This record gives sequence, structure tokens and C-alpha cells, in this order.
Amino acid sequence: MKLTSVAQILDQAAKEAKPVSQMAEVEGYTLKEAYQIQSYSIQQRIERGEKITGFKLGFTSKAKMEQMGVHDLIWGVLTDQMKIEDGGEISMSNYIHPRAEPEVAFLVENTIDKEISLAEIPNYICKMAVAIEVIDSRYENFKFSLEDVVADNCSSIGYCIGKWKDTADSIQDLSIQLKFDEELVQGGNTKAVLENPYQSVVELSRLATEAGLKIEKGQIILAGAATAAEWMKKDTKIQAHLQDFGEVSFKVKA
Ligand code: OOG
Ligand code: MG
Repeated sequence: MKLTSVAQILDQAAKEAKPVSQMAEVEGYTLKEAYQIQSYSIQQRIERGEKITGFKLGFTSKAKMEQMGVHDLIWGVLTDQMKIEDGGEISMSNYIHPRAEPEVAFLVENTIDKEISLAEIPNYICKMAVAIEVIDSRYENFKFSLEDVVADNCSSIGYCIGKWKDTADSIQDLSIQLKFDEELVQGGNTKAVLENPYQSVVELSRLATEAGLKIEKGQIILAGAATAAEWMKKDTKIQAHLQDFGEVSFKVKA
């Protein structure tokens, strides 16, 4: 099968909220080709009028790698269609088998067009916020290989960002929680994200540069979940809290 055909199948699965079988092993494509498939599927979204709003990192914490059985850092693309308003509402019927995870989000102040170091971060990032990422693998049973998940734009489907606040010099020891109807379902610490969530920006700058992409001013970066993800439930308020940075929430209806 052509890589563009795989992209079409995954794009269609997302649009219809219907799962498909994993394809990487059968089709035998490489990780590099998986990113090409991802790029084709984003191209389809752009042709439908969606705008790229940022990037996400995946598997930046052990908790996530162990939960999904995949052990390498991955990146995907976010679009305006995936945005969920803070305090907003979403409908479970638009998803296949959605999960929520608590994250740190960064706002890009100056376009990142090269690989940057941790020391250079303050020149590019001045605001951050607590976020909830909604992931919804297009594969049956939420099971995939590294190539499969990359081709599927790293399960991206939604993100909800709290109030932007000035970044702190050190963000490597902040508690972070995910709550369903005020009840704690996942709790962790930002240290779990590559020992320091700013490191996610460093890694993305390297990967984006390798892929010939810029991370534009005004775009956002999701650093990757600090904890395992939780299956979303209908008629539930999903909330995340990050120490010193406040909270963010949305409601899930049927
Ligand atoms: C892949 C996406 C991983 C994260 O924060 O680690 C991710 C998945 O688990 O389906 O978003
Ligand atoms: Mg995530």
C-alpha cells in the first residue's frame, strides 16, 4: 500500500471515529516512513482548512512508556480543530476510546528554527500552563507499535489549556494531578517528564529541525504526560491541576 493510502485510512478512521487494524507490520514501513504518513495525514487536515497550532511530545515519561509498551520519544502535530476550551464541553460520541492525561503546555514566544539547549529556553518560551491532552488511538483496542502510533499522529485528538502564566526558572519538581469529578485518578510530578519538562522543548527542537520544520511564534508545545492516561467517561468533569500554575477542566457528555 502507498504511504498516502495509509494516511487516508487513518484520517478517515479519525473523522468517522471508527477503529482500524494496525498496519505497520503488515505493510512493513519504517519509522521514517511513519513520519511521512503522519505528514500526509496532517496535509489532508490542512486541505480541509485546519491550521497547525503546535506540537506534542509523547512517551517522555516512564509511566506512559510502560502503559503503552513503547519505548521511544515521539512527536506529533496539533491543529485548531483539536482545541477544547477551558471550561468547555465535548461529546464522547466523537471519539473511539478516548483517554485523558495531565500535561504541561508551553507557548512559543520566538520561532524555534534550530536545535536549542536548555540554557536557551528562556529566549523562546515565556509562558506555560497546565493542560489536559485527550488521546484517541485510531487502532483497535488502543494497541500499536512505535511506527503505528507515529503514523497515527501519536493518537492526537484534543487538548485543553489552562491560563498562561509566566514560566518559572525551575519546573522540575511540581506536582500534577488528573481528577474525574474532583476525585484523584492520576497523580505525579513534572520530574517524570524527561527529568525536566523544558527538556521536551529541547528534544522537539532537535526533532523538528531534523524534519525541516519550524516551531512558530504563537504555537504551543505539549511536553508529554507525566502520568499514565485514564479512560474518559461520559457525564464526567475532567480536570488537571499543576502546582503553582492552577487548573484546567472540561466536561464530557454522552
Ligand atoms: C501515544 C501518545 C503519547 C504522551 O503524552 O506520552 C502521549 C499514546 O499513548 O496513545 O501523548
Ligand atoms: Mg500526551
